[in-house]
Amino acid sequence: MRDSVTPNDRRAVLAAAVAAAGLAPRGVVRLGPDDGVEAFADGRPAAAALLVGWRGRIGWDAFAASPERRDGRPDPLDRWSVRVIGAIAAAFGGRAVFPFEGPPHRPFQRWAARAEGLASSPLGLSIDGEVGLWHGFRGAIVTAEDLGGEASPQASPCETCASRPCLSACPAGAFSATGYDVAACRGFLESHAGGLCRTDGCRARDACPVGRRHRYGPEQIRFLMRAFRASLLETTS
Ligand code: B12
Ligand code: SF4
Ligand code: SF4
Repeated sequence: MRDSVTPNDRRAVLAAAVAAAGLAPRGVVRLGPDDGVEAFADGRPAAAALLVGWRGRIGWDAFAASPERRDGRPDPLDRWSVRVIGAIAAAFGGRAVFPFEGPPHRPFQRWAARAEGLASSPLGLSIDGEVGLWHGFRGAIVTAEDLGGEASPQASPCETCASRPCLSACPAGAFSATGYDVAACRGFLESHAGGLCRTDGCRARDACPVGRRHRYGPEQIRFLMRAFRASLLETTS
């Protein structure tokens, strides 16, 4: 008898499990050799990945209510992501990979371009027409089965954004034609003057007019900024 389960059926069931865990199912990538995702232990190649993340405020509440958020141990968000996304992947015979693995890092932004058609903003963050810069990735569920097609490119809101306020909003001048000056950002963030970035989040990200109503809530912003500062101190000191 023919298997009547289609790739899109599989994707829908997987996406429903992700949504039931309080996270946002994102798009799907068809994996190839350039994606660097290892085969399964039994030799089956990694065929596809469903990206999982937050989209606007979707995702935060599930983490905020988790034991990891309150246990006082390091890296609560990463540990929560591993537990929750790993369990969904295992239940579907797959496995999970994460944006915080590496280096070498998994190419989540390149995957987002293929999975959801997202373009890069001048800040280097991927931008979505609806939620703007207010989204991120917590993991990807890798399967040996096809999960359906990738997305067509979305029109980037940046193309019609003449004034590009994101590029001039950083008080440390960290964005220029040559890219993002991580050392300037870190120095400013740790200075007395960096208080607003520390409490209200990155001024450059906040300056974008797209998707304002999806801006993360204050607790989420403060948590992420603390984690970001810790990672900056680790990666650039
Ligand atoms: C290393 C890293 C950093 C470093 C950056 C070092 C540097 N010199 O740029 C630091 C620690 C400074 C950093 C900062 C931030 N990061 Co960061 N970071 C990463 C990480 C872990 C790896 C990126 C990487 O090297 N990938 C490897 C390459 C091979 O993958 P790739 O997808 O092909 O990379 C492409 C894009 O990165 C793109 N790209 C990168 N920079 C730029 C710049 C421009 C102008 C363009 C056009 C494209 C572009 O080109 C690459 C090649 O195709 C990713 C997670 C991940 N695994 O992707 C998060 C990630 C990119 N970061 C993210 C975020 C949100 C941030 C911060 C806002 C802080 C935060 N975590 O809240 C700030 C950004 C500050 C700012 N104002 O822009 C998000 C982005 C989500 C989104 N909307 O796109 C990611 C995806 C993490 C996540 N879990 O969602 N980050
Ligand atoms: S402010 Fe304009 S150029 Fe910058 S990310 Fe937003 S839409 Fe794109
Ligand atoms: S966190 Fe502050 S200093 Fe760093 S890039 Fe954003 S606005 Fe600039």
